[in-house]
Amino acid sequence: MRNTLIRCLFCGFLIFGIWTPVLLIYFRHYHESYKQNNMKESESLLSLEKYVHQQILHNSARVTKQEGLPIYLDEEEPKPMFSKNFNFTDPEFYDGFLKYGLNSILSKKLGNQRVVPDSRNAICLKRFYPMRLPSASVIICFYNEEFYALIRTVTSVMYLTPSLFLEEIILVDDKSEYDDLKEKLEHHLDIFRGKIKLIRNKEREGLIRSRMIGAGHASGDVLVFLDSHCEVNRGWLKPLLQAISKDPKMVVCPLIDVIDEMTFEYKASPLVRGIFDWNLLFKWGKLFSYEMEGPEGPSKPIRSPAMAGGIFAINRHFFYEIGQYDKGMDFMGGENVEISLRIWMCGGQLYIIPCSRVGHVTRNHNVNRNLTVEAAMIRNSLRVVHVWLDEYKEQYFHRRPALKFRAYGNVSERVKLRKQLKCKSFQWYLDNIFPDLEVSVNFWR
Ligand code: UD2
Ligand code: MN
Repeated sequence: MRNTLIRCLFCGFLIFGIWTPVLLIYFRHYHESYKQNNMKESESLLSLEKYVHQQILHNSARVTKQEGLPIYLDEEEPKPMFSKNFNFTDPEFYDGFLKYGLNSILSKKLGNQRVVPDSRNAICLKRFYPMRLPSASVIICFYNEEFYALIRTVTSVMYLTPSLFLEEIILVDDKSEYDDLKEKLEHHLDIFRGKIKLIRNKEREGLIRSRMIGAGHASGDVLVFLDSHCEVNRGWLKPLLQAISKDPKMVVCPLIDVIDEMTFEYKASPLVRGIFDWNLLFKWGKLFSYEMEGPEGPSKPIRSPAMAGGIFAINRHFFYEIGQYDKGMDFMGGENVEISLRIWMCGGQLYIIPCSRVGHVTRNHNVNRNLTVEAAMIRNSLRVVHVWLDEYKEQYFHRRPALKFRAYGNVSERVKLRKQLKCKSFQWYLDNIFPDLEVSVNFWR
């Protein structure tokens, strides 16, 4: 009996002694992995913002303490950027995208300012610019812009432009409808008081007339136009001002870097020039290898047959001398090809300066482009065709026969301007500036 009791106690001890630690180890392990999984899940909720910020910092290698922004030095190679894990079913994301053509949740998270990678070629960093340069009025027109994209445009200009050269920033509100672009915008701009003028159009004028309204309020030597969703890069302005100070009839564009509308990744653009096709649609074109020859290499200004339209600098007096814009053009579109042709044909020059970099958000084009705007774009192009293309207008109508008899308003003032300025022919432009615009031969019958 006694032996049986001892045996039972011994077995009980064995069972407890062995299984209790085993069970304890199991539960502890389970608890740890549960904790870790939970953390991973909550991290992934934040990950888009965090990831973007990390990547922005990673890609900020080569940032030097130049013009006011914090420094992030990082010797690592830029990493493959930004996940594409968007929650397309999130109503906030969806609404923002329809409203602004960009990822407004992310734009809001990025906030008022951020550091973007310095995309200039190393040769540009060795360049010196004179202390005396013309002053600039930066003109930004906006219509229903996403609030933080607009604010970052302004803050990047404020922080990355030496104040000596920045006469003012002129914001032209083209009668936007969104509430946050009213008092809230004024409140946010208050810290830059003294440097900023905000003009509110009484009626929607469109981008083209809004730019002229902005120019009318400017007092700087040079006008610099920007879209309302840009981020200027380090040292962006001086190369533009220097080029204009050497030749007041020189119109210059920075190299436009790409800010992805979904990820807000800042991507450096390759060297390109601006061209267009016979539909008068603007495109980027490759450079000829000889254009990069010489000691300046990839920092050399690029002669450009056309400009994209949104981002350029021009001497203020020259802007008026060559006739601003065609005020008969509505909304937007066509004005970029028109001003490009006018610059070249009427005594100016147009160059892209690769040491000046400005990022631009490639917004989804369906935003703000309703049928009225689309119709205006066609009409604007027709005005360009009838004023500037001479006998080559047939090349355009050959491709768009339906537009041959479409109304385009009165262009007599622009035709008069062309005569007054003694502008050269379109044939001259083709021979000297854009010889690679191929003319299809079969319609010269
Ligand atoms: C490009 C140009 C743009 C303009 C356009 C042709 C760049 C980077 N952008 O198209 O500046 O030349 O080609 O016209 O080269 N806006 C107004 N009122 C309007 C419509 C637009 O103020 O009625 C503003 C808008 O808020 C923005 C700017 O004009 O700041 C340009 O509009 P966009 O960004 O839709 O044009 P984008 O970049 O597709
Ligand atoms: Mn734009």
